[in-house]
Amino acid sequence: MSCLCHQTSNSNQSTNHWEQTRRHPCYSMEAHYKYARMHLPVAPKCNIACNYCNRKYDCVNESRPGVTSEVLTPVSAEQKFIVVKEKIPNLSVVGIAGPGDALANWENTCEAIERIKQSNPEMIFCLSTNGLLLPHYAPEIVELGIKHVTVTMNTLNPDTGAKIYRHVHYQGKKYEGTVGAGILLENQLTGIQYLAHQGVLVKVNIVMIKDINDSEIPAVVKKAKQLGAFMTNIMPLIPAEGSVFANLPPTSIKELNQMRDRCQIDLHQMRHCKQCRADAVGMLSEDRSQEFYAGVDSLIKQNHSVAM
Ligand code: CLF
Ligand code: SF4
Repeated sequence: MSCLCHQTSNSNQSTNHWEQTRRHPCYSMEAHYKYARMHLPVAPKCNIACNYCNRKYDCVNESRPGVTSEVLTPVSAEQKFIVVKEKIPNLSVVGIAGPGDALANWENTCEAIERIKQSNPEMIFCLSTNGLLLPHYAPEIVELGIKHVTVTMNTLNPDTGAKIYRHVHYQGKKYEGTVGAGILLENQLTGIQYLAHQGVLVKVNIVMIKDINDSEIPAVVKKAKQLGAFMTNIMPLIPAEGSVFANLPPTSIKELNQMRDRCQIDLHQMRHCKQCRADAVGMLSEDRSQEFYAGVDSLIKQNHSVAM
């Protein structure tokens, strides 16, 4: 583990943000008409408990509730990547977005990216996290050449955090209430700032939950900007069956867009998020995950028989 305290920003690494996002379908509205992304579902474990989540399914911080993805080993993920790349030539991004937390499964996340990167250095690598382990892994993320990281940060107030998070597991202990939410928040803030100063394009996801954190969202966006984040993605709460928030009202598109319009003054807003699966494949507007879901072995056989 590396400590972040004495590491400073490297302005040489802060190259043109727009150039880096030109081929990323989530970071650029234009790119989402041209380029596809693929998620590697190599991260099943999670280290926190969000009240909008039902852990039978994918991480709700980036996925629509009720969606279950397959889980792959780094080796199977690489095999699947090879098949997908051949069938989807406009694939530009390989992302890790669950089904749990990318950093709570760091060995798998790291190995999967390293394997693919070796023979495909032109790929953009991307990951999504709740941010709890960013102070531990941010230097390795930078070293690995990951230029796009999404961190879900829902509030700047540990009291509000205590309403959203039941507990966090951190350094071998379980923390509840404001203490747990406070640890999570501190690590999110430290990690976002570090990554942004290292030239990583940080997207902050915010789940908009009526009467819980909605009034605080403009402050979260302002803070994200101050820390150097590239954009925010305000997402609607879709109450997930079996979650603590199952009976809360959903956030309407009207409320969501009003909040995005309000926050756009401070920071660029993503408006084309599809809350996609942890094993999503294809253009954002056309998920092809089912096509590649039949098990990696059979996919490889199919691919060979097509090639022969
Ligand atoms: Fe995946 Fe997320 Fe990277 Fe995109 S998704 S890890 S930044 S490559 Fe994109 Fe999907 Fe929305 Fe995520 S549409 S849920 S924002
Ligand atoms: Fe669920 Fe994601 Fe929250 Fe973990 S971080 S509890 S997987 S929504």
